[in-house]
Amino acid sequence: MNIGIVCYPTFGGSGVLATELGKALADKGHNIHFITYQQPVRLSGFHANIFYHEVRVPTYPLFDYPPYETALASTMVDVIINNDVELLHVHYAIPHAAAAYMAKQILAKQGRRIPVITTLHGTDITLVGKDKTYSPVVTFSMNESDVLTAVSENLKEETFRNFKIEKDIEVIHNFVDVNRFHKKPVDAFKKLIAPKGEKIIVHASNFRKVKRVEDVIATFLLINKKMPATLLLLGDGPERSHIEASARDCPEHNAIKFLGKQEQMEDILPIADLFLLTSEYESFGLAALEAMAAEVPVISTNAGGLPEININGYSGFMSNVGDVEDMSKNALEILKDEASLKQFKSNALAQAKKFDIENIVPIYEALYKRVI
Ligand code: GMT
Repeated sequence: MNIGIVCYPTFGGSGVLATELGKALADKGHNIHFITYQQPVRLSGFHANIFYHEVRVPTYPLFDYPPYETALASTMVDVIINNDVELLHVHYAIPHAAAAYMAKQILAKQGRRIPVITTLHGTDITLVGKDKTYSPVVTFSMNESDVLTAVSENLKEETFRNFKIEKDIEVIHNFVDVNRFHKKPVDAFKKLIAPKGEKIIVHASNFRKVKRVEDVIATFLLINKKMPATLLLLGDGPERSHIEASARDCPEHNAIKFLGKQEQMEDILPIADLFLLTSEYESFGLAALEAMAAEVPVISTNAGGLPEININGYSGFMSNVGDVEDMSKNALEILKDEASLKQFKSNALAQAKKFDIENIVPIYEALYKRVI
């Protein structure tokens, strides 16, 4: 099949998922055309069957806001016509579903049918999309998509709760390539980070408010009171600078390390003993799934779709949003001895395997065949 994939090229989960899906489909022999304004972060290196089409948005002195959606729809039309693209799969509704609708209408005038699948990822519904500035366009373009998918049951429910949706939403959970993440930890790297054998605790996110990274620090400080530990914070975003500044002020600041954006998560996660995700909401929590695939148990909140991936008392524990006492108590329960940690690690891996790439990508392939 010739498939067009539209996504955000940045470190956000929707772009990561879309890129990994495109790479997996290309490995299966499909031609994948990425249409984005920058090369997606997980698309480095050469991949046979993958084509990257950059959306250029020419500026003009009149434009305070360059019309990205118009440029995107025009690029979609061009790529579809010149590459015999049979289907558009857009990730994150805003503004991709609306641009896809526009492209579809332009092509219909030329007698060409192009089915559109929109995959909802989370904040496009729960935060940004339901804002009345966007919601009429988001509602319309979701209803005009040939198929709507959501990455969790929770996100499906949230979408029906917040929008007038006139069609079914298919739930296709996110996935992870377990073989890529399940690596032996590099001992030298581990020694460098935790020279005295401290427990290594990791958090990864885009440091937006919804992630409540201040709760990650608070949970870590409570753990560190009872057991020597090191906290690695991966990623970057609007909240980082003030959280980093307040972390610098606490006596344990040497145990807290901000590593910034990292492309090779599969090289870092295997050295971790625990992953912390304290979000106010996660439609799914792809970062937690990648940690589990690296055999790392997860301490998370019970918000949104997290209970669909993290099983309480098995692959880790869940607490109410903001309950850092409970999160630290649960973390210590996992870390209390080697036998407990080993059990939780192996459970985390077993749980991740349910969402392995091998199980989920064929679902998308079958969907594509059906809509084409
Ligand atoms: O977490 C973010 O803010 C990024 C966002 C995105 O769309 O890139 O992530 C969302 O999509 C991910 C992939 O489907 C999910 O794993 C995240 O849970 C979801 N984030 C939220 O719902 C806050």
